[in-house]
Amino acid sequence: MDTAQQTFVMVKPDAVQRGLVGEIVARCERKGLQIIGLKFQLVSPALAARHYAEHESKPFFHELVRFITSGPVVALALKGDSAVSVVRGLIGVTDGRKSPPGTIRGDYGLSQSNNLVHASDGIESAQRELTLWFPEGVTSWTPVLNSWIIAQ
Ligand code: 3AN
Repeated sequence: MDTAQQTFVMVKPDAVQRGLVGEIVARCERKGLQIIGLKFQLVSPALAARHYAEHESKPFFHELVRFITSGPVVALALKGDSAVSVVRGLIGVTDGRKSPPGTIRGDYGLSQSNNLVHASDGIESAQRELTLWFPEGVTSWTPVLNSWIIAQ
């Protein structure tokens, strides 16, 4: 059974400012996830609002949009076996103070708002976010190491 999934990850402005882009991308690559899209960009308020549409009614919505538009981010599209839940495991829980050591937020963060990285929380949100951030589509390619990574 092919259980490959695609997911969306964003290295947030705090992680870019702190020089953690390489570290975060490296953790995803080392896990065996395949990069199928990657770009460095400033986020418009319109894109930020669409990305965080589900939080529109929350008290922290405006701060969320302000934060995510405050500096450049890295948008990443990743592919791999169970990629959505695997990446959620790599990043940890929302608040860096509560996220376990070994996770990205647990190792590098002490905040729930400036929490370094976003990752899609389900297959449907991954599809929605990939369409939003990569309207031009992602890059299809076959890693030569696939036969060493994809197995029961
Ligand atoms: P996660 O990114 O862990 O899935 P969500 O989807 O609950 O977390 O929240 C989206 C983003 O909103 C979080 N990444 C975090 O930056 C911010 N956030 C969540 N809860 C709060 C809060 N209580 N106060 C400020 N910012 C928050």
